[in-house]
Amino acid sequence: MKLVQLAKQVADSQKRGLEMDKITLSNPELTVNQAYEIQKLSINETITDKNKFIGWKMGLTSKAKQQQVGVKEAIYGRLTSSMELQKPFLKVGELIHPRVEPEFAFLFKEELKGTNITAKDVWRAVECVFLALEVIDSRYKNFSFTLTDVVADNASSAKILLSNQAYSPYHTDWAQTEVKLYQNGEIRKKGRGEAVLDHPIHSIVELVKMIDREGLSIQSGMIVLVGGITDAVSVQADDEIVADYGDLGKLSLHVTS
Ligand code: 0L1
Ligand code: MG
Repeated sequence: MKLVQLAKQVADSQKRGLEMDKITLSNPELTVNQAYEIQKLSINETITDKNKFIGWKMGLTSKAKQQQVGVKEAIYGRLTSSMELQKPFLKVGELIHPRVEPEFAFLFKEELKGTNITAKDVWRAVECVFLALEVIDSRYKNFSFTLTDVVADNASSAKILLSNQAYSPYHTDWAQTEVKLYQNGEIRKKGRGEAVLDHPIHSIVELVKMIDREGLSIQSGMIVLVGGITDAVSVQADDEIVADYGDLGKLSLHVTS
């Protein structure tokens, strides 16, 4: 089994928006560490002057999602500039079976690295926070996978939308902030920031420790999506998605064909 070949297969499926069989079906011996290697190789293959590595995402950060997938750990994925929507429109034709979930995104002004960092270190390194919508789109049939499969598939990353407004990290209780997710005017999901590993800051501490295994860090200028505040909703053409963050405002996404 060649990790490079598997990485090419995953990258191709991501690029063309085509579903694939779970890679663990034909490679049952693959480990999670090897899956992170496949993730790195497949995303590195897409990096160019026009598609830069812009940060990280954490996934499976809520108890509900971990139970859904049958795992006890969070995972991380890589974000690139082509994933960022510059306008609040999502073309579903390019995707397989997209789902949307509300998140927070933290922007960093200082590098964060190592296995000993604390929440205090993270607060010092944060520049600001954005409201965010993440579009996930597993490349596996029926959105069904093992931990190894989903790690190799870059934690189902597809697109991200950030709010125009940036927020000071210090004046909001991010754990107690409530988010309501509406689809075509109907409330579909509701949750608080504490769904993300009890507090979104813990997600970043965890991320820094996890990426240290690859000798990597959160670099100055990078963003981090901390994890879903509610469950994700499946979307289709003509849907209007609104995440209502209360006093912080709303973030909307228009879904087109
Ligand atoms: O962002 C997420 O929490 C998704 C992680 C991968 C699992 C999934 O696709 O639901
Ligand atoms: Mg997410």
